[in-house]
Amino acid sequence: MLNADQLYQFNTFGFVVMKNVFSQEELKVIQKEFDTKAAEASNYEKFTGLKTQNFNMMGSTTPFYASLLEDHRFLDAAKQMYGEVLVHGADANRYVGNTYWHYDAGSYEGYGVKFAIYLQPVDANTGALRVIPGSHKRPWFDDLDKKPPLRYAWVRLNNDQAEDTKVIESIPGFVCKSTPGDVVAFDMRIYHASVGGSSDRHHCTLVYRNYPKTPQEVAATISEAKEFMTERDNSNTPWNPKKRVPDEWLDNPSNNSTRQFWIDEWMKFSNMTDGKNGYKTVAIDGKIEVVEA
Ligand SMILES: O=C(O)CCC(=O)C(=O)O
Ligand SMILES: [Fe+2]
Repeated sequence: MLNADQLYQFNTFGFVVMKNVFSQEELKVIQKEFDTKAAEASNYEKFTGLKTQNFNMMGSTTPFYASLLEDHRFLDAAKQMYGEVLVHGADANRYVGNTYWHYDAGSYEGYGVKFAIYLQPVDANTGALRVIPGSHKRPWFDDLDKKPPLRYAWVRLNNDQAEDTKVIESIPGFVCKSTPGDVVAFDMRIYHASVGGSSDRHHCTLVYRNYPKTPQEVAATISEAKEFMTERDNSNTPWNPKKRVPDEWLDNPSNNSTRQFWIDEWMKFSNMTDGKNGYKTVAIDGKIEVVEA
């Protein structure tokens, strides 16, 4: 649960750093499961410290991490933020170098919360998440997209330049310092970046989506749901499942009722027709926009 101040900070500024959420014992288990996935990936592609690797953490070889999606520390906090939520996923990354300014949400209407867990201490010049407070809200969200280095249409064509430390530092941001055990929660629409991280930064995530409340949000969720349930080309990360979540997670072997609700809801939305409720999604410059159908 978030206290009233934490919830206020999240709603107003779009992020909150939750201190000391995990015990030392839990951190050991998370690191062990992280190492298990890293070893699985290394069987396909040796980690060189030159390219970020990403692992899905929802399968049977990471049972503790997978269970965190249903853990009340995160699920209840997510529900405090948005009312009802849908699961989006849980993954881990071995991050390399800087991360350019971007936001994670596919669209303004398709959003949620990411809980980011850094397994090493991180600060301003060692890869901590830096955010533009309040950038998850319109009209500022749109204003920030008008000009490089924040304009996404520019970033996606100029990754190398966007990743330059001076370019990232030219934008004022709040640094979310974190030590192992802390969790950085942020709205997926908030602009964020990082500078100076090591070439093997261990970062794990738990992500939930806002359960759609408006017809525009329903339209965004339908397009997300179709992707959620469809197999995709995983040849870049063959250690990850072809669907966004592993089949063994979808099988729900322990009959978890929360998980079943999520699976049923994703199925329901994936079977709905885009545009039928008056809104549809269109892809523009790598992002989704919800427009009148
Ligand atoms: O830690 C980083 O460098 C980037 C993290 C990020 O972009 C994310 O958690 O979405
Ligand atoms: Fe991100």
